[in-house]
Amino acid sequence: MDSVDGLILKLHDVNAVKFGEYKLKSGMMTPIYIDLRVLVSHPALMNQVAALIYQKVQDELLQFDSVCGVPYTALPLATIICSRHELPMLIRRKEAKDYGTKRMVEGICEEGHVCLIIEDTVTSGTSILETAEVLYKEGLKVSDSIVLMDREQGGVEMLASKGIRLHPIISMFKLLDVLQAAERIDAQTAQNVLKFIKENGTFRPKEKNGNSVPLPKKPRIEQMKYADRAKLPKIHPLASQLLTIMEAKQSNLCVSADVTSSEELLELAESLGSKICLFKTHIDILEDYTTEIGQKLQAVAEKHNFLIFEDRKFADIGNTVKHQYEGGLYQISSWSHIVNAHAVPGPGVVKGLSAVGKPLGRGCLLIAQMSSQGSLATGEYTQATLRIAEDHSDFVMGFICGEKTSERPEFIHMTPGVQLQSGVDGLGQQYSTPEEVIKDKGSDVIIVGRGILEASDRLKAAEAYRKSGWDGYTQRLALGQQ
Ligand code: 5BU
Repeated sequence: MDSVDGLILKLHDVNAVKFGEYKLKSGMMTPIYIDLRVLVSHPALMNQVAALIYQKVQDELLQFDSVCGVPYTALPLATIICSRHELPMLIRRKEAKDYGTKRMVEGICEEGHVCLIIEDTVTSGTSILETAEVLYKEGLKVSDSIVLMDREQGGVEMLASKGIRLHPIISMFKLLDVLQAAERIDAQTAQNVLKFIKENGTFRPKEKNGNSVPLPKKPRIEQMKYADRAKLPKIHPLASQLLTIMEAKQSNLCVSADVTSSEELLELAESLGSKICLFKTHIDILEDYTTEIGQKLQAVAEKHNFLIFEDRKFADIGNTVKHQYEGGLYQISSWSHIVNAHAVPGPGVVKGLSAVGKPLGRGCLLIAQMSSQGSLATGEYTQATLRIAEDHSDFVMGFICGEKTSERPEFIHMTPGVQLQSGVDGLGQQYSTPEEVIKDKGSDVIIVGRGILEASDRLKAAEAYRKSGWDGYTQRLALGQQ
């Protein structure tokens, strides 16, 4: 169980989250009541929450000069974080009567300094905004805020319209998911809450001529060098290795070795090895598969410094994929560094694969989107896939997708459906160019099959794709410098 799941259950244990019929300040009835004021009576829980908030600071690479907790519940949380990590804190006074006579903010406020706001729970986002407005009057800037519990009723959107990025640790969806999986609530209760949340959004975006504030710029993945991402503290070791290879070989090219003879497969790996960072296989299309092929491929991979990715697209329950990954004819886990999986079975598929692959140092890509026309992997499905990846980032190292789908620089995005000319094949495969994929859509790796395999000179074609993909990357970095 990950730390957020565990925390959700503890919050439920101490009645910080309750289900029933409750009246809100506004008079509205709600089927869920979240009251984190009880946290102060549970010191271990306070520490756990504070640690998760600080984790978020690190994950999001947030930059700031001081921290302010929204009074009162988040105040002690800010205190713990600031004390533990020796960060300057600010205290916002709440007593409106004293305004004008007393300082509204305690602590050192320097003109132009950035303050991070911490909050326990957000519905509309107004309490964060009120705190930000007090800080603005002291000459401070606020660009980011972290909240433990987001009720998903429009707070993120409202704050974004005011130029503040809100980073929630627990979403309403996650809360309900975990409590339902642990049989703390039934499906009907979860449905009722979701319905209530959906019907009670608090934010109506302004028309174009409204006075929305653009979000401040944040270092984005596409402006980070592969080599810098490789050094991130929480990156999957294999993702780090791949990014290092990419930078060293100046290649973000994965060749898709869709051939049916073992000899041709090995010949491709040998001849294109110097041009690629990754070699993708469909081992089950070989007509003459023998058990040595895995070892032979590994030897070539080592010689030319690339990784192997078996495009197996696992999509069954955890117990079945465990067998499919480890055993059977192909024993994929024994030779392939990376495999991929559909998220359709839910997190169990990743847990099953991880049980086999993690001890071997293997990694997994989740299929967040597909390149084929009419693919169903879109919208909420893609978002749910990201959440599974985030919850299992000790094994999931990235995504198969058409564009950058996650803002986490630890995840690698890989895109199939790439040719030098965009278009569609006779069976619905859709092609974008390397430049579109890397520079415009923010993906990291191009996966190319027939663009190379059907060329009269495969080596020359591989070099053309390598160059084109790498140019896309350097142009994207240059765009970030402007
Ligand atoms: P192509 O010849 O470049 O079209 O080959 C693309 C390869 O990528 C092929 O092996 C597919 O099975 C694989 N693929 C894909 O095309 N689209 C997807 O969404 C996924 C995999 Br997932």
